[in-house]
Parts: sequence; C-alpha cells; structure tokens
Amino acid sequence: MTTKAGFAAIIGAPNAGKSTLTNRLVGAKVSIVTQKVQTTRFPVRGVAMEGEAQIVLVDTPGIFSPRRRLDRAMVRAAWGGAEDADVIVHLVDVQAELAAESDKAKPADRKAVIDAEAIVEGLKAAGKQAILVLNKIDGVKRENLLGLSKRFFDTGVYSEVFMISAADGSGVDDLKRHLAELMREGPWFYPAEQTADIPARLLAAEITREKLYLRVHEELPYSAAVETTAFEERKDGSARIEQTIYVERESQRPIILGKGGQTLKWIGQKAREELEDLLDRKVHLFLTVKVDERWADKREFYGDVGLDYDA
Ligand SMILES: Nc1nc2c(ncn2[C@@H]2O[C@H](COP(=O)(O)OP(=O)(O)OP(=O)(O)O)[C@@H](O)[C@H]2O)c(=O)[nH]1
Ligand SMILES: [Mg+2]
Repeated sequence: MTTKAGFAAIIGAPNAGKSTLTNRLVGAKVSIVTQKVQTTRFPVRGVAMEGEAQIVLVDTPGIFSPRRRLDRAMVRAAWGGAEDADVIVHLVDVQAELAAESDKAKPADRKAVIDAEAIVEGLKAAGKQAILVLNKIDGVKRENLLGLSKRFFDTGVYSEVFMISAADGSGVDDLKRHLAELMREGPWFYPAEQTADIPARLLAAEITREKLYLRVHEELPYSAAVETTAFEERKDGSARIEQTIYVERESQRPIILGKGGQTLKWIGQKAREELEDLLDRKVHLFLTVKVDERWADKREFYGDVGLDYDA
C-alpha cells in the first residue's frame, strides 16, 4: 500500500467558515465554530483520511489588520500555518462578498472583502499558489458566483477554484479528493483513527469558550478566555474538570453569571454534554468566573501549541 500524507492550511478572513470546513473534512468536531469573528485563536490541526491519503488540515485564525497584541499574534500564527503547508486553501465567504456589492452592505461585509484582498496580496508577496474555495454558496444564485470567481482567479495566485457550502457539505467531497491527490507519497503523520491534535485540556477549554460565545456573544462585545485549571481522571472512570472563565471587566461578570446564575449553568451544562460525548465518559465540570483586565496580553491564552508568539 502506498500511503500519502501532507499538510493543507486553510486561511481566510475572520468568519469565512474555516473551522466549519475543517470539521466537515475531518468528519468530527476538532475546531470550535461561532457566529462571532475571530473565534479561532491559534492553529488547530484536524486529521482527514481519503483512501490511502492523510490530509492534515491546519485551521488557522482569521487574517485581518491586527490592532491588539493578541490580534497580531493570531494573524502571524495564521500566516505561519500557511508557510509550512504543502497546500494552501484560501476560503472566501461569498455571501459577504456579494452583500458588499449590494446596497445592503454591512460594515462586516466590507471588512471581509478588504481582508480577502489583503490575503491575495499576501499570497502574491510570498510567491505562493493557493486553491480558491468559495464558501457559503447555499442561498446564493450560481450565476452571481461567476464574476466573483473570475475576479479572484484573475489575480493569478490560484491554481483551482472550488465552490462549496461547508455548512451543508455540498462540493466538499470534490475538494477533499483534490486535496488527497496533492498529498505526497510517504507515511502518515497520525494514526488513521486520530481526528485532532490538540491537548485534551485545551480542547475542553475551547468547548466551553464556544458555548460561552453562543450564549453571550451580543452582550460581550470583546471576547473572554477560558482556561482549564484541573483535569483529573477519577477511579470510577469519570473526569473532573475545573475551568476559569476570564473577562476583562467587573461589569461583564454578571453577564456571564446571568440571573440567579442561569447563564453560567447553561454554559456549563452544554459544555459538559459535549465533553462527555467527545471523551466518551462521565464529566464533572466546575466553572469559575474571574476578572482579569490583562488576559488578552498574556501568552498562555494564545494557546500554547508549540508556536512562538513573541512580538
Ligand atoms: N450559510 C453558511 N454559513 C456558514 C457556512 N460555513 C460556515 N458558516 C457560518 O459562518 C460562521 C463562522 O463559521 P466559522 O467556521 O467559525 O468561521 P471561521 O472562518 O473559522 O471564523 P474565525 O475562526 O472567527 O476566523 C458560523 O456562524 C458558521 O455557522 C456555509 O457554508 N454556509
Ligand atoms: Mg475558526
């Protein structure tokens, strides 16, 4: 049997659907997804199998013009993920691109267009070829995609174009087969049954962060951080997990707690259910909320996965 393997980095503007596509290609949840921009903070590896080929997907933080230190670290990590990859996939949100051309354009749509253009420039500057993947084609008329596709393709940085919906899966099988063809002959990097390469403590913190965003994304304009402070395997086979949710201001604590602690309870319950599913065992989850104005400047929250975030 001739095995093939390689790395495919998925880059794109914030909210393009990179993590949704990563999970779809892997066939399991490896990276968290929310409607909030800048959900992914550090590269997450997911492992997809296609016949004899192993495709290690590198889901990256969205690429945009950074302001804060955490932002700069995220953008650098995203380009770093692309640099080491065998294949670069540039994912573009067609719904944002098309909306930006219409009179219903929101600031977020215009920003997505600017960020996508910056990525084209970045690819040009690096002399890299990428695969263009137009995402979120569900709910979009096919004829509207042709002009968009041509505009990107004419920049000369793409070898191929795919049109997909990461959310409903259409077009994803074709893309997966193509990625598999691009892998190089050689041994697999991970056992075939492994789907993610992320420490359990970190994945557990990510899952709680996802539930937190899903619940309070409107009230918390700037995000929060979650840290797993204890992770014990107990004799009865269950896991005991303690986590701290960090917010930047005292006024944000009651938002997370909710009336009579209801919001925090909901977050804890949803996170626990998903963790039990993932870890395939009973989980006891304990959440604490702390205020730390400076969490965004601390390196431990950038996800310590072997990357150098020093600026
Ligand atoms: N309609 C539609 N929505 C999608 C599709 N793919 C992703 N989404 C939605 O887009 C939002 C962002 O998805 P993510 O996968 O978190 O996007 P991302 O690119 O990883 O975002 P960041 O990590 O913040 O950069 C979520 O609300 C997804 O449900 C799609 O194919 N169609
Ligand atoms: Mg993401």
